[in-house]
Amino acid sequence: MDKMYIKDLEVYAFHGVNQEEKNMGQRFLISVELGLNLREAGQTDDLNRTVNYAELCHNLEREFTKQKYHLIEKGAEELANYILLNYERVENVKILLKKPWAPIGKPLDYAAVEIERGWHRAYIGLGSNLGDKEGNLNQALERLNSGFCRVVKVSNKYSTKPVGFTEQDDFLNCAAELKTLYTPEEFIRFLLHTEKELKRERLIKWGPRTIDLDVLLYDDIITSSEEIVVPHPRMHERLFVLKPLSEIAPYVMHPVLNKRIMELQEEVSRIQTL
Ligand code: PH2
Ligand code: MG
Ligand code: MG
Repeated sequence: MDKMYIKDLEVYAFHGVNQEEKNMGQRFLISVELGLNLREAGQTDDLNRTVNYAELCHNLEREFTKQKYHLIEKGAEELANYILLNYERVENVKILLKKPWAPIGKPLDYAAVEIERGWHRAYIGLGSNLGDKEGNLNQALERLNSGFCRVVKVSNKYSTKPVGFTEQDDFLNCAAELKTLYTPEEFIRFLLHTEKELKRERLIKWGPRTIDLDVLLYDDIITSSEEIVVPHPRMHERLFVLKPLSEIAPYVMHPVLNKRIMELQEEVSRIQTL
């Protein structure tokens, strides 16, 4: 990926664990490395197709001095979030935040932290078979398009027969592509929180629900923890997942099975109907 750099932007601010740092303030040096596509700007010579680094420097100074933090970790995290949420072209950032006058009672060049943050691509499956099914899916999508998440694409909605526990009403299912700044664990917690807000009650496993939000894919990671298993362990067996997903992500690879979503959908279509 192309890069843009700002090196050692000097900003006077009042961050620090010690009270004297909060009173007196000190110099900080902010370095940022932006990952973004510079080809369009390179071809057109148009400032509107890139990031204006002069403007960015002024904005970084303003953001960095808005509040007082204890930690340079917090300062770096806030700068990364600010850039990613306000500069749409930027896909990832590296922030190096130096504190050359860190009051540690010893001479040093600087104390510093460096963090890397960026947008991740996730695909989720949505399902509802209780109450206003379409309304529930729409409300969930609206809530997911906020904070550290953006809804990028949504499939059509399909009425599907219940799979597993079959003595319940038909589902309405769809799939969505999201971009998110959350880690996989934070992302699943955000989905569970959204389910709760939409009055999801967990009574019977695989039973009726106002809303079910499942992480299907997150970048091309393969991971299992108590909290989250990615890719979703049953997604490749379920037409109610693959049909909508292959509409918005036909060529995306399943990182475990090494097959495209379209191919998985075709395989399952031979033995299953919605
Ligand atoms: N979800 C389940 C179990 N069975 N069947 C359909 N048709 N749609 C679902 O979303 C669904 C299901 C567990 O999450
Ligand atoms: Mg589910
Ligand atoms: Mg679920």
